Amino acid sequence: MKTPRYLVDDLYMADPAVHLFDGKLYIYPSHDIESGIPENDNGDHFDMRDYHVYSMESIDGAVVDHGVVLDVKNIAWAGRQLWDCDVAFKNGKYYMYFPLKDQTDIFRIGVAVSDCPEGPFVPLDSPMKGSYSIDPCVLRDDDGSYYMYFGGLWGGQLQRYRNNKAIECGCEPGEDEPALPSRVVKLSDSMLEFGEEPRGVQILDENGQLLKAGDHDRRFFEASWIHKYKGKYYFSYSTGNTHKLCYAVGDSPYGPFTYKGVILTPVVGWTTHHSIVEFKGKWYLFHHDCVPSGGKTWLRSLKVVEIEYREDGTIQTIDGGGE
Ligand code: FUB
Repeated sequence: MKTPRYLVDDLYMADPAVHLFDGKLYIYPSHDIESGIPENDNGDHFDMRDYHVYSMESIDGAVVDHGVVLDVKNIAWAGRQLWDCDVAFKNGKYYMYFPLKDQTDIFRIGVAVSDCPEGPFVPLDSPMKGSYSIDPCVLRDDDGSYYMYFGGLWGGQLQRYRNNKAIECGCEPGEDEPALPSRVVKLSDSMLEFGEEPRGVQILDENGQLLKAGDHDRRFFEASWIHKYKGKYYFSYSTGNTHKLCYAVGDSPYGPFTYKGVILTPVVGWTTHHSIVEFKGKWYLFHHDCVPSGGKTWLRSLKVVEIEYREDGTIQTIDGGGE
């Protein structure tokens, strides 16, 4: 399958996190709605209120909607905006990690737990201690450790933090300074807390130098994803205002990662977001665009396309069909 396929046509869904659980692919997307809030750089128009879960037994087959699995109404600490989530499995339980603004309009990361991959998920009464910003994704490494990657600029509030502390100015670094990194943190054994202080995910250029904040075509913006291919760690992400999905490769879950290229050129719509998963011996890029909504950037639709690796482990760039 080299031609992208739309997956859901009755609802707008975005930011797909996809995992293989019990032999099926499970999709954990954001649920886009028409909120009526005008579009702005703060992302207020992304005012999502619940999550659905989808499953697929084959990549060309039916996409089953398991319905609403978590609603903002049932989260005790909720303010607004359920953005991109992810789910990890450990010892018979499924842990959903989700970003949500608290009642002071600060993004935190919450956890909700289920006995099944299709939910429903029961949220804890408070967000993860020390959590901030958006877009959590979780890697289960081969040794049984779990690592969360998170963070996103602008509306995702990452520019408000340095060394895991909120700062007064809340501004981005200068163009010649190192770019703000995504964060990586090992999870506690319970899966409910950070097991350590989050660290910055270093992305280096071909000369071993940290990417600069002014390098808008390559620096991290949001939408972290991590997967392993032939023993290497592939960290992929969106460049935000330049609308690319890029990747960098490293030898450890903590990095550093060396920038390798573009996976997906811009799609129709402002945001781009994805996950990469192996299924039945092939690799797939799940992503979204705004073609079905006629380009409304807050109403996105899920897609999947096969990706291909070259012999040297680099990924062939896919045309997103946007600008
Ligand atoms: O869906 C809301 C936000 O848009 C996500 O958290 C970002 O990654 C972007 O896709």
